[in-house]
Amino acid sequence: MTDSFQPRPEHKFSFGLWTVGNPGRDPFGEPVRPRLAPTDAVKLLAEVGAWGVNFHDNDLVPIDATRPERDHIVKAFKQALSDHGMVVPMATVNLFTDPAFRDGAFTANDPNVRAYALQKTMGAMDLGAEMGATIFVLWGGREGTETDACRRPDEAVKRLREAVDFLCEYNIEQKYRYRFALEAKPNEPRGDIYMATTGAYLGFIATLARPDMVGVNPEVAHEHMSGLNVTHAVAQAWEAGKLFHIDLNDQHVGRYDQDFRFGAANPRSAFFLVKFLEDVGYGGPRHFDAHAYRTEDLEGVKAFARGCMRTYLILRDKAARWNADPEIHALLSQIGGGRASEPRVYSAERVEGLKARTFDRAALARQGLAYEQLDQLTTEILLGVR
Ligand code: GCO
Ligand code: MN
Ligand code: MN
Repeated sequence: MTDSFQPRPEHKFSFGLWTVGNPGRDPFGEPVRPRLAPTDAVKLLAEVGAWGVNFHDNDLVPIDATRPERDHIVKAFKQALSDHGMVVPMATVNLFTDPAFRDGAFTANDPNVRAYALQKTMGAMDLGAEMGATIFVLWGGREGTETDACRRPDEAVKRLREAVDFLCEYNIEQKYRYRFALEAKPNEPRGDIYMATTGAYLGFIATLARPDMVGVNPEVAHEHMSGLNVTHAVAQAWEAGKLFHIDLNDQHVGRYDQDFRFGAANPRSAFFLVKFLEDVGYGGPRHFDAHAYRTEDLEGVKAFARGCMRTYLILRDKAARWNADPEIHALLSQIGGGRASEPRVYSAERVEGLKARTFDRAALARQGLAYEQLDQLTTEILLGVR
C-alpha cells in the first residue's frame, strides 16, 4: 500500500518481542503458532515498518541460560538490530511467569522471593542498557492477591516502595540513563493487582526517594478493563510530567484480557487518545502491547502489526482534520474558549469580589452547549464523510 499512512522512524512505533512473538496460547488452548525467535521477530518488525523492539529479560535470554549462552544471544540480537536498523527504546523484566513469583515479586511474603526479584530486575536492567534502552517498564503482574488474608495491603505498598527506591539507586550507580515507567492493571493474572490504575501509581510516585526518575506507562486495555477513560488517565500523567511510555492496544470493557490490535474494539476512544498525544506533542515511543488473534498464522501476525500502526496514523490524520475543521472551530469558540477570564490567583480582593457578586443561575443554565453537534461532527470525521 502506498499512501500517507506508512510508518516511518519518526513515528517511534515499537512492539515487544512478546507481542508479534505471541504463539496464541490461552488458558484453554495450546499455542497455535510457532514461537518466533527474537532475531526473526526483529526481521518481521523491520519488514512491517516498525522503529523499535522491546523485551522482557526472558523474551531474549531464557531464565536458565548460562553466562556464555547469554552473551552469545546478546551478540546475535545486536547483529539483528544493526542488520535491520531497529532500536531498543525500552526494556522490562518478567516477574510473573516463573512459579517462584506465584505470590508476587517485590511484594511477596517470602523475603527470598523479594530478594530474587531485585536480583532478576538488576540483570534485566543490565541487559536492556547493553542494547541502549533508556526506559525501564515495571509491570507488577503478580503483585496482588486472591485473598487479602495473606498480608496487609499497606505492607505491600511499603515493599514496593523499597524495591523501586533500591532500583533507582542501582540505576544511578551503574550510570544507566533509565527512567522507570510503572504500569498499572486492575486484575489478571492476579484476582486483584495492587496499584490498579495509573492514578494510583501517580500517587505512589510522589512518595518515592527519587520521584523524578519514575513515571508511568498507561495501557489502553488496562484502563478499559475496568471501564475507565484512558485518555483522562494519560492526560493526568502528561500534565504531571510523568508520561514516560505508553502501551497501545484495545479491549472491550468487562471482558478477559484481550490485548486486541490498537483501535479494534473502540476506535472512538482510540481517536481521542491519539488526538491528545498529537495535540500535546508526546515525543516518546508509541508502543503496541497487543497480539494477533489466535486464529492467525504468520501473515496474520504481520497484518496485526501493520494494522496497529496504520490505525494510529489514520486517527492522527483524523485529529488534524478535526483541528482544522472551520465548523468545529466555530463551535469551540462559541462554547467558551474565547470568553474573557478573570484572574484566577487568590487574593483578598478576589474573595471580596466573588462574595459580593450576583450570579444569574437561570441564565447560566439556559444556554445550550452544542456538544451534540460537536460530537456528530466528530463522528462524521471518524466515519469518513467529513
Ligand atoms: C499484560 C501487560 C504486559 C506488560 C509487560 C511489560 O497485560 O500482560 O500489559 O504486557 O506491559 O509485561 O512489562
Ligand atoms: Mn496488558
Ligand atoms: Mn502492557
